[in-house]
Amino acid sequence: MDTGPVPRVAVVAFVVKGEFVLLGKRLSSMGHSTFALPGGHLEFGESFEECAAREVKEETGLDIEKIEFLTVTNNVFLDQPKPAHYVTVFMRSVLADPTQVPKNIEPEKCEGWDWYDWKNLPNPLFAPLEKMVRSGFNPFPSE
Ligand code: IPR
Ligand code: MG
Repeated sequence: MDTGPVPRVAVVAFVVKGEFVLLGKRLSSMGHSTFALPGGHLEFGESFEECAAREVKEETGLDIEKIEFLTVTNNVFLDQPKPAHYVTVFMRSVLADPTQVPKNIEPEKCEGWDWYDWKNLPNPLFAPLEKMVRSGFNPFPSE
């Protein structure tokens, strides 16, 4: 039986370095030309932490650690070329080795990765991140 479109689960990761976060400009049709966190689809049987580590490695080559759950948002993309609905799980992490440099491993999906000051984020942000920023959410650990 075809149930039609269903919501999917995405896991994205803030890789934080001081006051900076890692973002890349998307080249996929959904959110094309917007700045987004590394991340992607949760695979069957994966934990959120495993998914975050795998997606960050696949997309940037970076190894992350101290992976923690932050929050979850509900994102309906009806205005996209292919309408979609994602429950997006936001995780926080740091580089396992702070000297690591991000590589653009999937150049068909991303223009390139760079560190951005949280107080001076680039525009436009990918909708799930934009929604989070507008709500006042801050991904950094509180002292
Ligand atoms: P992949 O799995 O290709 O990294 O997916 P993505 O980066 O397009 O992320 C999908 C979920 C987003 C749209 C919240
Ligand atoms: Mg991705």
